[in-house]
Amino acid sequence: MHRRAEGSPVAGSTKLTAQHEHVIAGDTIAAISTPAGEGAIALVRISGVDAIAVADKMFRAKQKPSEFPPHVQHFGEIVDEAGRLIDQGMMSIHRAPASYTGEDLVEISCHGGTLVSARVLESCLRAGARGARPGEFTERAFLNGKMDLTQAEAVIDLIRAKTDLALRSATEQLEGRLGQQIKKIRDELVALVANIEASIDFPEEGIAPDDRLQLRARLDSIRKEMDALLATADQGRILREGVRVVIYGATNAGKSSLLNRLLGYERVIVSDTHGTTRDTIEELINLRGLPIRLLDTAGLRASTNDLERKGMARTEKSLETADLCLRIADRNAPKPADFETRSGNGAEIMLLNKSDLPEHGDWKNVDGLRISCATGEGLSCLEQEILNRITKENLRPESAVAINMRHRDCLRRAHQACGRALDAMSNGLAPEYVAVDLSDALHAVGEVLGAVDVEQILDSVFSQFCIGK
Ligand SMILES: Nc1nc2c(ncn2[C@@H]2O[C@H](COP(=O)(O)OP(=O)(O)OP(=O)(O)O)[C@@H](O)[C@H]2O)c(=O)[nH]1
Ligand SMILES: [Mg+2]
Repeated sequence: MHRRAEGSPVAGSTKLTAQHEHVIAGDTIAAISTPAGEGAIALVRISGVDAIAVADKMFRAKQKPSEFPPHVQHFGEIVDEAGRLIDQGMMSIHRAPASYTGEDLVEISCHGGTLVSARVLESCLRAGARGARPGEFTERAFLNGKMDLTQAEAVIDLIRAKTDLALRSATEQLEGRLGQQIKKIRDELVALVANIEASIDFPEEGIAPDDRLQLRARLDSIRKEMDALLATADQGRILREGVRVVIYGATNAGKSSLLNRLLGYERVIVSDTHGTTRDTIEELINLRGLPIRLLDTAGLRASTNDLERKGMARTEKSLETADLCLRIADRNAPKPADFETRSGNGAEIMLLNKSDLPEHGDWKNVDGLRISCATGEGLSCLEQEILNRITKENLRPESAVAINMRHRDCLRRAHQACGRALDAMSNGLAPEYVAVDLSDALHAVGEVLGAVDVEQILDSVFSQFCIGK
């Protein structure tokens, strides 16, 4: 572990400096950065003070790695501690601070066999490196000021992105768009705190009443900027986790058929036996760029069967956490007795399935989208309707900035602290009180960027990474 020992540059202070002016040379770590399993090529990375010395011990080429010009691939032999050949491969050297981690960084491409890459890594470890923890390379990049915390988090989002829109959002965050907006808010708060602290240090100057008005206006506008970012939290959740869309309805209505249709393959068993599906089944689909977690559920009917009732209890539970429900009915069959009593909530689309078959008279006055899972009729209308509902309620596709739950928590605290500062001003409290609230706000905003040394935040962010990233 290596953490910066200095205190926070933010907490309660107006003396903000660039957080990581100096590169911290950490101990030397190594890991296989490509996924486990067989592949054409595996990438092994070494980073830290002795990275290049480690490379010298395990790589034979025309020159010693320590003599390589940076950022150029060199062909050579990877050897073990006794000088025996493990593999042939390519090595590139990236000297601090011009590397991903900001430290000396060595990248070795070897053949992608599980055993080969493991032996290359072992050779790194025997030559003096230690195995890296998950996310430790990106953590070092952050600690060395190569990126702020929102950018480090974007690396995880980028790796996990399943759709174009999610990818675009992650890329923009990696480029620092969210970080810039947060920094702007932070700088405005710093200026405010500076202003107020000046009035405390030099009370004879005093704060004139019109200055107070101006302070209030500036604080108001900062709060509005926070509001705008907080409003993107839903979008962030959707892009990162997907929208939960739950299919439910009576047995045999065609729920599993619909899931299979939207998924594009036969994922779930379909049969004309009532009560075929006993459990909830979740699959991720990409609906025109939007990640959707689609749930098929156990059909609802009066049943005394214990297993079936357990399944229905799960259906009810899924409905509670749904972003959108697809209620489906078999329009070829009579209306179920409990159809009217079960009123759908707002976020629901009513579907009358089996439009390829004649309609039973019971459905004459029921509003709903007529579809057929057998022929595919109406399904593109359904996709469009799902998109309309989600876009209307939670998404602004024109804006790719989307905060995550950690950002939301920090910004909410900052927002509340600004509210307290405004109250203190309105109540005519001494500027010391206002300053305390504003420093709280500043601290919370700083946490978004990682500009405070809070071990917990770092651990919770970086532990999500895979080893070697
Ligand atoms: N003609 C016709 N048959 C359909 C259509 N959709 C589903 N079916 C049939 O209806 C029966 C029930 O379909 P499922 O998808 O298993 O229904 P379900 O709602 O999942 O049923 P449970 O799992 O029992 O709750 C199967 O025989 C399907 O082939 C449709 O649009 N037209
Ligand atoms: Mg089913």
